[in-house]
Amino acid sequence: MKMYDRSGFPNPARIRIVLSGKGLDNDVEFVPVDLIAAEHKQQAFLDKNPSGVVPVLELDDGTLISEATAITEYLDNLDGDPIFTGRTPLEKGLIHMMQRRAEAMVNDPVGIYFHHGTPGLGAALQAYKSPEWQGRSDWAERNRQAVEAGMRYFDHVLENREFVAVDYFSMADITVFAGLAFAEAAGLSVGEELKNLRAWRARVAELPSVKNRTGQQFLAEDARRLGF
Ligand SMILES: N[C@@H](CCC(=O)N[C@@H](CS)C(=O)NCC(=O)O)C(=O)O
Repeated sequence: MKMYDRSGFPNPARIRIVLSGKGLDNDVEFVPVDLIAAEHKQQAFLDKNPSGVVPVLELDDGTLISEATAITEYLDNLDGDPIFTGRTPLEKGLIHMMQRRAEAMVNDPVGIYFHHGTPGLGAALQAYKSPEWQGRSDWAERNRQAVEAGMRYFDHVLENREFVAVDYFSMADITVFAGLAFAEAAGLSVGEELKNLRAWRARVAELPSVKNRTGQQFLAEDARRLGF
């Protein structure tokens, strides 16, 4: 299998956690995609994923799977023993519900804020941004507020429970964890008052599949190019 992604970026990190948890790290060849040079918006990559985003998994027979949730489902079920996506119909329903909430309430608005309220991935990607939204600070601000509301929501969810969707670490936790990392990178940190969310994040960061994931570092080369 090949994984088209970029070390240090949040959605690729979701899959690297899954690979680590499933013991599949050595079954995948990582193919780096240069997001800062907008390689993912060129035709060769769009032929693999018309959405123009990473990660994309390519199976040995050439089948392409994109979307972190879809890739997670595939990898988690390969051995017939899912540990991240639910074992029963109820668990599957709850996990998918909460992971989609995480995307809608945290990860997606962080992405909009990152691309429209900060320099984002830099100059090469500007050409691919929708012109009507460029420089719209009210749009960025509304999404920043949405991220804060999303963080408050998950803090509330975690008031009386250990994990986001079910009583073990699941795909929903992975999505929230990656969303918070992305938020941090965009300059949006989890407020001191969100004690449940902060405690959960500290716990999750120590889980073996999260701690041992391959290539979790943001590439020094990318950090330099983005001026971090
Ligand atoms: N819904 C997609 C989101 C993927 C995504 O946004 N990936 C980011 C990297 S973390 C990306 O490729 N961004 C490039 C861009 O927005 O131009 C998924 O779940 O895989």
